[in-house]
Amino acid sequence: MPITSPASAVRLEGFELLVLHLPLVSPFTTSFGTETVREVIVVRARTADGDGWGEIVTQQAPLYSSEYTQGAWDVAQRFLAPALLDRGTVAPHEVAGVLEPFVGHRMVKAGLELAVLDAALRADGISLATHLGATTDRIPSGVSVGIQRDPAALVDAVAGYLDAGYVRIKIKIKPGRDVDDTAAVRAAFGEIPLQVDANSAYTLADADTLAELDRFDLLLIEQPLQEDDIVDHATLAKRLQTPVCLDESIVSRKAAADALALGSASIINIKAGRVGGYLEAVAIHDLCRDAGVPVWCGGMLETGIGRAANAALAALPGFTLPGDVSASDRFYTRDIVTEPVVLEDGHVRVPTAPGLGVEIDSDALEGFTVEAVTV
Ligand code: NPG
Repeated sequence: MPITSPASAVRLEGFELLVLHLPLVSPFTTSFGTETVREVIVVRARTADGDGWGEIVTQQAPLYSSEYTQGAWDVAQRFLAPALLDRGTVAPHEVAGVLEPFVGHRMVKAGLELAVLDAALRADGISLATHLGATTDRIPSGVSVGIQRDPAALVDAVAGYLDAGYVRIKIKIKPGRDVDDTAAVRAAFGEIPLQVDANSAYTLADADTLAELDRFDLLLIEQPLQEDDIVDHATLAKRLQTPVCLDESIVSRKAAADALALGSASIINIKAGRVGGYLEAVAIHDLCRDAGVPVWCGGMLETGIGRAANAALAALPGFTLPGDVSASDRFYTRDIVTEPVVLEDGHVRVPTAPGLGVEIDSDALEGFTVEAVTV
């Protein structure tokens, strides 16, 4: 369902950018490294019609993608925020076009667009979920479990999340920590909805190992090969029974269309940050829905800002698989919004108040801020 009525234009007065350091409740290990603190940039758009909030989901180092926080910090201040401010008055659906001349930096574009969108929708009195085309008021919640010390520790961690009520488990894998880890989880918990995420850690030469995962009846294997291995993913998908899902490779609607045309993926993970914004994310959802391809909402360890927006996105009808929209306390002891996402019967509620539908906890925001600038 494409967005039919665009949100109103707002008159921009400035952007505040804040670098936050949020301690994680436990270290999060993927095939590309271990994080103990989430470094993230929060964006506040100041407009004549009120403020709006967004989040730039870059990480401290360019390991998941080529974007990283200090690069984002620079490009936002030097080019992207000034380009929007030069326009003066801008509607959310025009933001991508204004920023299009600048190559890449999609996470920064997404964060700026979300702040403008939030300001506009708050002024219009419309929730982000309604605006994007949500058709449900709560979404099933999956959890992403990092690589643990050994398979036994992984089983313990998964047990805790299942007890908490998460309806789908995703485990991170990497070479040497794949078949045994997956086997241990299957042996311990039987036929739970289970999927694996490789974060680009393999090559086609590993196809035999990856095919061993077929016996575990996984929902999907996520991003086994490199971001630009779009042809190799198609070759691999033919070798595997497990459906191949792409994450890192899908940087735009165009990339999604290409991947589907080539048979590189049969399921797509949608992350607004990775694709340059929530409006592009909806375009990918629409494309996949028309093609009968299931999508699910990925996560980037968002604060309450991005988590609220992800819940709104995941409420669209094409999101037929549970996403990584978990409760805030899966990562943080304290969030920066007054009503952090909580798990209720394995589900997360979709905010209904105007804009993001959440309010900022200014004490928490201030407490976690390590750098601030106004453009
Ligand atoms: O629930 O927010 C979450 C985390 C989900 O595993 C998750 N995210 O590769 O998808 C990923 C991974 C990630 C996190 C990637 C942070 C990049 C940054």
